[in-house]
Amino acid sequence: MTTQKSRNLPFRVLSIGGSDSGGSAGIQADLKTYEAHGVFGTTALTVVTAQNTIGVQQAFPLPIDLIEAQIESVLSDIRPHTIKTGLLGRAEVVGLVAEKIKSYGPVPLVVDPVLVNGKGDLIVSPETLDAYREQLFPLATVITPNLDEAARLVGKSVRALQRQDALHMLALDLRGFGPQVVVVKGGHIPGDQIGDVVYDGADFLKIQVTRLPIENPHGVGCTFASAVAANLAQGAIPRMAVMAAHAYLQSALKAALKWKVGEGRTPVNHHAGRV
Ligand code: PXL
Repeated sequence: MTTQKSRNLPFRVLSIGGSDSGGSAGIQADLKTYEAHGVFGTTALTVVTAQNTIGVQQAFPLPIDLIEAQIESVLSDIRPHTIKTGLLGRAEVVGLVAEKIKSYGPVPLVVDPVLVNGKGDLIVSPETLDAYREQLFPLATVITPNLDEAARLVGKSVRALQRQDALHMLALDLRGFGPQVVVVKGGHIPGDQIGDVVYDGADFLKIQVTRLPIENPHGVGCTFASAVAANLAQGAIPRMAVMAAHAYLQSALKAALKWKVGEGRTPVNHHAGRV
């Protein structure tokens, strides 16, 4: 018989972000990643999308008071060990999330700034960029922009940045906004090697891997950031959380080579990447 004493207390994470009905990215990718890491995932939805492997057919932003109510429901009862943000969209949502986190108290926070679409076009307003820089980044343990997002956040053009040291320069600038650790992801830079740069204010770390033969896999950014959150929830220090998340993503991508889901982009295989 299970007694009160022998029950365990799982590590718990809250993801604040959008729903991808196709199950590859967004909140769905986050929850699958949490399952693979053995942590208890909870969610606050910001946007509901009608989406599949081919594209986004519709998107509906949820009312701000419903977003707030979801966050309050989870924070007040489940008491997550770590919070992760994905697609927030509007500046007022970024501001709300920052306020809620501040009143919850110090908590490891992973911010994946979802700012551009697959083509590299900005999908948020300049006010949203300001809100990220001024309100959310100062609270963040780890931020995980890709090259396009990092460039938009520091106000540089990507074309001027396609150099070897571009990621390092961006990471340095982004750390000035206050996060403990910056990861700038280089997966969108063409080439058979992919390099991500990690900067913690003291050292730069470059994580380099050979690109796997999957064209434009879906859910990579969400999976990586939520794996970082799962590792932080379990007590990893930020640099280790990032390294382990990178390894998890690689195994989940390798496992995706073996499957086909839908007619479009290949989803990450979260289960097969189980840690
Ligand atoms: O990968 C960024 C992302 C985040 N959130 C939602 C998404 C996507 C990309 O498809 O659909 C809901």
